[in-house]
Amino acid sequence: MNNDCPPYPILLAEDDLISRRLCQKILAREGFAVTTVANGREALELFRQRFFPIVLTDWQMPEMEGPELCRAIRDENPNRYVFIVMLTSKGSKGDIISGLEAGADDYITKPAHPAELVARIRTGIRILELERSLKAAVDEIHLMSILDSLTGLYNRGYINERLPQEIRRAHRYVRDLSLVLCDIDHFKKVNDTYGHLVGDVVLKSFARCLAGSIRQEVDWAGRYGGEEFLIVLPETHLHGALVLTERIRRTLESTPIETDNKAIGITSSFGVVCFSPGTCKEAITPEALLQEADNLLYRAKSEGRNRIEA
Ligand code: GH3
Ligand code: MG
Ligand code: MG
Ligand code: MG
Ligand code: MG
Repeated sequence: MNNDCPPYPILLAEDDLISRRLCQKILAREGFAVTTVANGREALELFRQRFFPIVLTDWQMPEMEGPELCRAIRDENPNRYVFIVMLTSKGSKGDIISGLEAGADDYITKPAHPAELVARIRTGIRILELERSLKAAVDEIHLMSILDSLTGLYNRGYINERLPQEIRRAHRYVRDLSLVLCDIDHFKKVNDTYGHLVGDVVLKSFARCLAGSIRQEVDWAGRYGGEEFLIVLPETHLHGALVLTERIRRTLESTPIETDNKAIGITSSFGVVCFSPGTCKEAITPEALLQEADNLLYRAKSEGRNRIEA
């Protein structure tokens, strides 16, 4: 955490005007954005509209007291940490214990000592920063577990997980779902002629071409095997899938892939299938749909490659 503070807005709930002004002033001087309310109920209502990572709350307030506010915030935000500091005038052990038990992280006795208040808030920021970096690490690990490391497309594991969901959704909402299975033609020759590393460059470039050809957010593509890729097109009928596939086929055919010192022309063969729940009542299995695509791909290969079969 740097010292010139903070993207951490603070919610301050305090019914006593003088104490409220004092705390607000101390924190504002440190650069914090402070929103003030006069009781726990108002605090909770505001919190429900807008998340605050830091809450500074008085113990005794009309309508809703500090401990009750703490408990509600904790219960309603199980997946996001809120750093809660309780203000207490009594400073009695019993108060402090019940505040901490209600979910407060820390407490401060009134009147708030400026340096102490700021120091305690900074303690909270250390926790919030830690939470943030842990979440980023978890996100990254998750991403690594579903993406293919060479091409950045989804990996086989993710395809196996997501495809059944797509089929179920297509079936439930009676929407067409199309799949395109692609296999680079004579890819072994690329490796044999230029080496495996150049082969990798070609695979990456091929994957980029696929990813760049589909609708963001809706369509998705994965690496099904070595030089085999799957494109999944929800809400897309066979004709739409064929138009897209033909565009990809032509782009590949007419755009040699640039590698370090040479441009390599490649083509691909395609098997295109469509699950159309409007015309068949049973949901098809992912295996059967993929098998169908694979059979068509095989036919595209045997009929001369650089072709689409549907
Ligand atoms: P076809 O037109 O019938 O598909 O011929 P092909 O040569 O593309 O097919 P084949 O299945 O004979 O060869 C696929 C090659 O893809 C063999 C394998 O070494 C290569 N390959 C698979 N994964 C990778 C990879 O990650 N990097 C590289 N460079 N090559 C790979
Ligand atoms: Mg009070
Ligand atoms: Mg093969
Ligand atoms: Mg191939
Ligand atoms: Mg292959």
